[in-house]
Amino acid sequence: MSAVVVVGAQWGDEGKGKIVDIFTEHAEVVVRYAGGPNAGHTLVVGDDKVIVRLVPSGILRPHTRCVLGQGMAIDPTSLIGEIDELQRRGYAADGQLVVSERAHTILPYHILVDTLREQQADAIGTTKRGVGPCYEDKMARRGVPLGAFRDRARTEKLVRRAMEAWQPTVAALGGELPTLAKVMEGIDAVRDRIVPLLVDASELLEDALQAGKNVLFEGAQGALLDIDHGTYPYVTSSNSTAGGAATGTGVGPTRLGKVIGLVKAYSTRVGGGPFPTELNDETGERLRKIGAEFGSVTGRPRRTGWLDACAVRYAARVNGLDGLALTKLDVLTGLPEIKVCTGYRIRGVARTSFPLEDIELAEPIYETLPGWGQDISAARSIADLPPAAQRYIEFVERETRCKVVLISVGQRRDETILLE
Ligand code: 2SA
Ligand code: GDP
Ligand code: MG
Repeated sequence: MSAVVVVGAQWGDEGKGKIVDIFTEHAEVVVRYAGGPNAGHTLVVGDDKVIVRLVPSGILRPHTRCVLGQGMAIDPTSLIGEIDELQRRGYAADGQLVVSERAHTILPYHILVDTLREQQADAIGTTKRGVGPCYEDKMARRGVPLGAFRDRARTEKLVRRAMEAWQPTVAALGGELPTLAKVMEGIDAVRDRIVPLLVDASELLEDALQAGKNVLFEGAQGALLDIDHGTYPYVTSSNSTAGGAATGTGVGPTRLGKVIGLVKAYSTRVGGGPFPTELNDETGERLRKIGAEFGSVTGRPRRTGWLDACAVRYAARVNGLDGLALTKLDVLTGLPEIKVCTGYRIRGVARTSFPLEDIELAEPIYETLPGWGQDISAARSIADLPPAAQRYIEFVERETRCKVVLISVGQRRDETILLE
């Protein structure tokens, strides 16, 4: 295994939490490299359901080191809240989780700006967790790395500088910044708990890899939400694709091994932006209901649609995918027929490549496959699946030009077919 990267190959919520948790059985270290508390990764073990936001999905395995990488945007108050909640439930023992001292800090003014912007006509449909404005500060070179928390005076200086820069934006949006004293009060409430978690994560990961340990890189969101490769501007503000695993951890790209892309057997998207295969009909409603497609962080209903094989093929390219994990196949059970987008028509011209620029105009071209009626949640091998489901998997492999290495047929760990 060595270094394996797990990424979402659609618009997020493909089931990364479940699959990372399964793979973690063989990993000593799990590291998140991008995003922040906008992510919601669901883990179901027996009757216990845990949704992690900042903490890596390896946390349920007591012997797995969990690392928050430097590419993340971390809300320190949320992080402490999440750790406390996990510890109340018997997870996240002291010392299991460490945080890069170079990760950036989400502070209340980031959440304020994110929330105020979402009230404007050109809203993106963000999670309002302050993630975008935090990365803006990072890029503008006026952010607050968590390492600054070791020195209160330095932290205060950086916070003051950032707040001065945000003042005109907040005023123009009709809001009011909290006082510097109030922001510092929030930091003071958690600073003593954050500082002991801070490490040079790049060094820790390099040491782990050198020692022959298995390290899992856990992506957040999905390829089509990547700041560089997604449906810009309807994207998140980080590199959710596999390249982010190197920049977001300080592990060089030559150290990374396999990249596995997660693909839901249909598509979902939460928030605004283009979604060619969206279904605003009874079938879409059925996918939302049976797939329980509601935001893990915000509770928002997710938009639903047919699988877009061209979008996944594109994700396979920009991530360099070695294999696919196909999730939520069970949700398609009972549909008389299943459609898959294999091309688009734009201004009357047919094409098969994913159209990032003209995507708003893309009319999907579908192939229709037969559905299946029998419950598949007890299937543990391909042979247990009805022929129509097997055909669907083969079709996905052919259209995405990527091999399926795992199939998920339910929320729980054991509801899984491992093919390699
Ligand atoms: P942001 O908050 O700045 O990252 O939002 C920008 C866009 O990125 C999308 N985004 C997500 N899409 C799917 N799932 C996400 N996590 C949560 C979940 C979402 C939730 O697991 O369900 O609870 O609503 C996630 N995080 C960010 C977001 O919808 C915007 O389109
Ligand atoms: P993530 O952000 O990619 O980790 O995905 P989320 O946790 O936000 O959303 C995926 C949802 O689907 C969660 O509620 C999972 O428990 C659930 N899930 C994962 N795999 C399967 C599956 O194969 N079948 C079904 N029915 N649910 C699944
Ligand atoms: Mg999610």
